Amino acid sequence: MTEEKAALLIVDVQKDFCPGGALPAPGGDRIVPALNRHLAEARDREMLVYASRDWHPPVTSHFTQYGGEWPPHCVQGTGGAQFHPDLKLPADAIIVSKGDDPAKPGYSAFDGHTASGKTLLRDLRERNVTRLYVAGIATDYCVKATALDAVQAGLDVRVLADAITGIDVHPGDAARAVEEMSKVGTEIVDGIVA
Ligand code: VGL
Repeated sequence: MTEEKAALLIVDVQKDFCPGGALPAPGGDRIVPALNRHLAEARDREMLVYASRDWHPPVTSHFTQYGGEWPPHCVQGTGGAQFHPDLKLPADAIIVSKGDDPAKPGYSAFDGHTASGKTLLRDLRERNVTRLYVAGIATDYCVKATALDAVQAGLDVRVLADAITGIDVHPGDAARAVEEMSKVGTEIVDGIVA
């Protein structure tokens, strides 16, 4: 039997989602040390690491000017779309780009694709990943959408409590998102255990 594996997925830890960026989650910078601790743990365990990024074209129905909900952010190739400079992603992290279809928001990393054009789910399945640790930004949008899709896909999903942070457009959104993720079977955990 092939060995089942765990992977760590860091969702959208990009400059635009951190203080000073175009659409900041107030705690964006604060979770970076925790993310780096989990990345070090993942490295010690030789786990696969995925990093999703919002990767929008300049014109997308996701932005307010074109009928969407949000100010322009994470536009392909701009500084704001870069990963947080202090985030210690391994050189072999698998990058998942999403939101590049101008007709779709691309909240979930499962809407994204790797550099070779595979969906995240196909890539996980090909590598026998059955357990997915999820962390990053924003608890109430992309982290939630990603965790819900992961549960739907039948994965064992664990969200790292100290390494997520929300935008909280409406106060309490992030806390409600955690409840929603729990309710569908996501485990909210303190660290990587296996
Ligand atoms: C996100 C709002 C708009 C996110 C992306 O990464 O959570 N939030 N676009």
